[in-house]
Amino acid sequence: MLRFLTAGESHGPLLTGILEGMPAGVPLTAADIDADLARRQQGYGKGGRMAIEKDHVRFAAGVVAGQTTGAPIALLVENRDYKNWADKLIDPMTTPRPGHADLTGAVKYGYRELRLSLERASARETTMRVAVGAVCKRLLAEFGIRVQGYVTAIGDVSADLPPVDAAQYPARFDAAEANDVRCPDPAAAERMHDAIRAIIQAKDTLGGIIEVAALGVPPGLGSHVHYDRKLDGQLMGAVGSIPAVKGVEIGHAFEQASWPGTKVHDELFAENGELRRRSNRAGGLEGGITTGEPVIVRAAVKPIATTLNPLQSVDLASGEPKATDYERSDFCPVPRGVPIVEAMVAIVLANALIEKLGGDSLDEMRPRFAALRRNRLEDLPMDNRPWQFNYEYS
Ligand code: EPS
Repeated sequence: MLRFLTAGESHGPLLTGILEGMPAGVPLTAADIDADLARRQQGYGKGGRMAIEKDHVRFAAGVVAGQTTGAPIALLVENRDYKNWADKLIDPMTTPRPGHADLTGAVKYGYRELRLSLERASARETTMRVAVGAVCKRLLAEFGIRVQGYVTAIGDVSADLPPVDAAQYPARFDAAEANDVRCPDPAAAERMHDAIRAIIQAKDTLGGIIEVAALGVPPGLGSHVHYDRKLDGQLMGAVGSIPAVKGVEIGHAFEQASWPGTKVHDELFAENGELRRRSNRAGGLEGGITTGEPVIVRAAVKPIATTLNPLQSVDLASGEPKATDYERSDFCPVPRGVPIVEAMVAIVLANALIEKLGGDSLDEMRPRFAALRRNRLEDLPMDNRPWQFNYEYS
């Protein structure tokens, strides 16, 4: 089983992560990870902090001569901004921002200074998730699995993205990376850019929707047999843990909740002994198990809680009503959030793959992957005769 921990505060010296359970023999360089860290730093609507940071990962353990060893991988990313805070006299923060962890963190941990909540709740922490996710993407790539995403909505602007076959997603990924809002529909991308510009001028914030597609995922990852082994539940939990994400769906689940069943489910047919689906409205998961179709995870991102135009709150020091103070932040984190959702999806899928294939090394996993049961009639021999339960229970 793959496990990971992160530690690090937004303005502390370092962000650190430990990833345990990665098989040996996976080729891995800092450049593989830095590419995704750079993507997390780019996107229209970002805040001023990204002009200070240039996130770069260093391996302190578990990677030798460009390959994983099977030992826990220790990852470090320096906070360049730390030097600006290390000796600074910091003004007290006593007015919680509605929607942020300022107040809930103080109630939970008894903080006498709200910045202690902010420091760990900040989306700065997602840097390390992206780093861990990039390691997992590297493993998945060895099996032809690709996890990538894009923006489908910002504020009230929605992209026009009709259902596509697996083969058409790479073009969609490329189209998204070609603009600064990471939306594959160029006309919508322009309107999204305008919407973000307007929200910056209005001193407010905007949320949106991020969609991630995992391609090449074999059927049979996850399980229907127990709640905590259902892969859809694992994906929703992992993606729902991202700061500002308030909703997660597999495929277009919320929209389909109002459709009749015969319009929702993906009809099956057999072609040359292969079982195929006419559509992928299930988002690549049935019964908590992957179907072999692209796994589609969608995240609703709320508008960030730090708004230049203040919200009404209470000064906890005086008990008096007070408007919130502004903290440097993003105006719209949605374009930058794409690699974060990708990372959480990649971590869950890498874990499911390791669970399915076992193996301490990539070499051991490869033949097991090749031997997996697939959506083929020859892989599914049926007894095709009447039978009885015959439980020995009285
Ligand atoms: C972020 C770093 C933070 C915030 C932002 C994301 O840096 P700073 O507080 O120094 O500006 O810009 O955090 C939040 C969105 C938040 O709500 O806390 C980053 O690296 O992504």
